[in-house]
Amino acid sequence: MLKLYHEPISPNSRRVWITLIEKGLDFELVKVKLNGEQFKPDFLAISPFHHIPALVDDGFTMVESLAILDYLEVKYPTPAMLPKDAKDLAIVRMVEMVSVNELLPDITPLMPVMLGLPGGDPEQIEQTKQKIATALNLFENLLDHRPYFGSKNLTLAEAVAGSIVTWLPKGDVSLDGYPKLSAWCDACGERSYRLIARPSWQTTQATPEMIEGFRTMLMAKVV
Ligand SMILES: N[C@@H](CCC(=O)N[C@@H](CS)C(=O)NCC(=O)O)C(=O)O
Repeated sequence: MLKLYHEPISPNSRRVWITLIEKGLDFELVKVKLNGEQFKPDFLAISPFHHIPALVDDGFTMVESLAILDYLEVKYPTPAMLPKDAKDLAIVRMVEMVSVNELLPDITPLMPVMLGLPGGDPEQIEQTKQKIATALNLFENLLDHRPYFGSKNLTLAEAVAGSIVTWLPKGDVSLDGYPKLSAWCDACGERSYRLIARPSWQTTQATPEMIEGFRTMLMAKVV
């Protein structure tokens, strides 16, 4: 059986968890507490850089979430989560890569705001918001009449970007200026509930207890 080593609050592992659910696969979840458990020899044998997620399938061990998503797509092709059309595939890949390489590092300075922690340099926060706006503008322009990026069905772009963009309002980044994007993720609450009402989103949503646990862990590092 597939085994996912993860931490529920991590967007890096959540995208794999969402994909496993969307593909209707049976899998076992193994929680790795990032307060030191990741450095234990048993886990390092699976994930040498002490990162979650890691996925084991039939004795084959994988790290790096985007590589894992590609594996799942090829090994378990139904439902398809990557478009076949060249432009649509490029759109999905752009959204995946921009989410991981630009947006995720950009939101790090907003973590204190998101978690209600003290700290955060106002000037740095302002610069961060401008960088985030660049990514959000790109996403807004990549959405067309279809409900998802490059597709009428949910793709890996949603699994990757969805678990990051939906956190932005918690960091005081409004999606109001991005009508297509806010309809896409329904972070504003009213419209289609397209993404966040899906069982894959509901099941993998961080609970208040998880957020509090993460907050406490960060506080311990800050103080
Ligand atoms: N590029 C990796 C990044 C994974 C990553 O940075 N995971 C973090 C959690 S979000 C982690 O495991 N941190 C613990 C550590 O590095 O010790 C991926 O996409 O899988």
